Amino acid sequence: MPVHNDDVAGVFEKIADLLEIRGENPFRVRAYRNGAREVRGLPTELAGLAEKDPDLTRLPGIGEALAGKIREILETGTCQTLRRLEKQLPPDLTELLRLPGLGPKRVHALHYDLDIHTPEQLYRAAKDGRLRALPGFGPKTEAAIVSALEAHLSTEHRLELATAARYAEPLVAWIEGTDGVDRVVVAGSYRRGRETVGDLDILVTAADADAVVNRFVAYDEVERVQSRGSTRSTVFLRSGLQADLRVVQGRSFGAALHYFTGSKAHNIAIRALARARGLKINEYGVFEGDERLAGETEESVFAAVDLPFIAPELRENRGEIEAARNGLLPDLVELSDLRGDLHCHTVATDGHGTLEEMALAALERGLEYLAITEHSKRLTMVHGLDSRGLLQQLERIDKLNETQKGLRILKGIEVDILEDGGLDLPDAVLGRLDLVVGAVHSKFHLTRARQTRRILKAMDHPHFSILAHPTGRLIEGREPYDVDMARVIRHARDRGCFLELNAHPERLDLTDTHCQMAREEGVLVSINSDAHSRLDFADLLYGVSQARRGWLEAKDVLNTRPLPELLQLLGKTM
Ligand code: DGT
Ligand code: CA
Ligand code: CA
Repeated sequence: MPVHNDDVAGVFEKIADLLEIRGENPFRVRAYRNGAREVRGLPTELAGLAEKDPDLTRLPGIGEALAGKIREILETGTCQTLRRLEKQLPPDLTELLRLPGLGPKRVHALHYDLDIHTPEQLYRAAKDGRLRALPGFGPKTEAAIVSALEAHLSTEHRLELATAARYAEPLVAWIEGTDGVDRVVVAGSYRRGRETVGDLDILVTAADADAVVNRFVAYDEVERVQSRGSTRSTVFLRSGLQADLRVVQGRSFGAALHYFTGSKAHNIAIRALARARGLKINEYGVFEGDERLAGETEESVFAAVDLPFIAPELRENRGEIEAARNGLLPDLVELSDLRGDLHCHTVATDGHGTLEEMALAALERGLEYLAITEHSKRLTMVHGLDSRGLLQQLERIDKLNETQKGLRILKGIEVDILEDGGLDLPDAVLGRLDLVVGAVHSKFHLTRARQTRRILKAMDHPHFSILAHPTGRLIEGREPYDVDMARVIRHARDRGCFLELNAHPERLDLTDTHCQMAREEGVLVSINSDAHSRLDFADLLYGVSQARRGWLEAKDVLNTRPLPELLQLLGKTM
């Protein structure tokens, strides 16, 4: 059984939760939580890494103890520590911790006083009014728990695109191993590059459909076969992810690919165009009466309704059909257009690679420039740099720039934007940098007016270059802070500043619609990895997907510019 990073992280999180409910040492709890976060953040599978380099302590945030546990989980799918804890406590208890207002202490009480183990039992107890008898639980808490559970029990689970890719890629490779298979493509929201994916829609052309279906259901991560026919099947993988398979004939491939790529809204709009021309489009082809006119390629489907090819990322019925009709489709940015990366960290703060290692990794990816942008001093938890620390780093950068050929290292900082809109380091120091990336890391709950004013004021600063992760949202984790993005974007335009599209799969911040707004205002977007280790440059791909969904062309992206032009653009803001 292959073990994925999410499985490892899941084991660590479960251990942390159970330890916490038992009231154990908080440091031990935190070590497991940090471990889980680091493992989830890795862009490569641990299983592969462990094969290449058995010393896992070289990974960010992984010490001897956790490295041993990772090896155990990779081999057995679980670990002794967890098994021991699960004997002492019902494992479903940890789900209760996800509910608002339920910390370890209360979960402890629910378990030991009311013998509640599962969300369903908790729901019944709350509905029956049995919770209010417990110390610390009033009727109000009880009502809050009922409504949270009603929401919790009904929300669908979506995976981040990067996580979905870790499941999709080996599954595609497995299907490609079928005899006589021709094409294997993951369609749906995955192909459209959405930031989260609900399920995988896999389309295959093959001479022998039966052989493909047989191999699909035999994949070793399949936990349950939901349905199975001669040309289609739906399964659930062990991770809970659903995968739909369709096998089609070559002459229908384009029509099926278009149909299953969606989005639904885009498909409906295209079919309406077809109807207006007396045609019918379905997943088998384009038809006039009984006569098949097209369907082998997606291009032929679009051509049937007099449109050029529309990139999957644009297919959301958000103006792409009109743009296509008028010859105004954007020429979307590609990964290979990026010449540099303007946001990364090193061991000097919370990164895990040295300056030299990060530079080498960027060079190996073919980048021409890399900005080092450590945190500033207010972020004490991650050892943010003060003026002195920053100046020392600048010297090291100068030295490395003398010897390192092919890559220019730019001097930057990810400076904290303080509550009043000031920056966390003095002007004199910021003035010595090539660029200043400003970021909000605190006071997420200011009113919209104050949050907006704070950010606009930071951008007024003469040295300000790029606003990092502009809304602060974490996908499935934290809501964006309340800020007037239209004003922020216009202000960036007026001040000659830029906006970051942070490519971390958990952030992808700017969103696609904000990218579109930036483009309309003529504000350049910088697609940055925010790399904390040399592996993280791989995330740039997800930033590019998001940028494409936001209609960005290479010319709309700051870090597609050659170095001299980039420096000129940055200089304008000084
Ligand atoms: P997801 O899985 O929630 O992330 O989103 P999608 O877009 O992958 O949606 P999914 O998996 O339900 O269906 C895949 C594609 O199949 C969808 O993008 C368009 C097409 N499709 C599904 N149901 C319908 C439908 O009722 N009408 C039309 N026209 N197309 C549909
Ligand atoms: Ca899907
Ligand atoms: Ca589906």
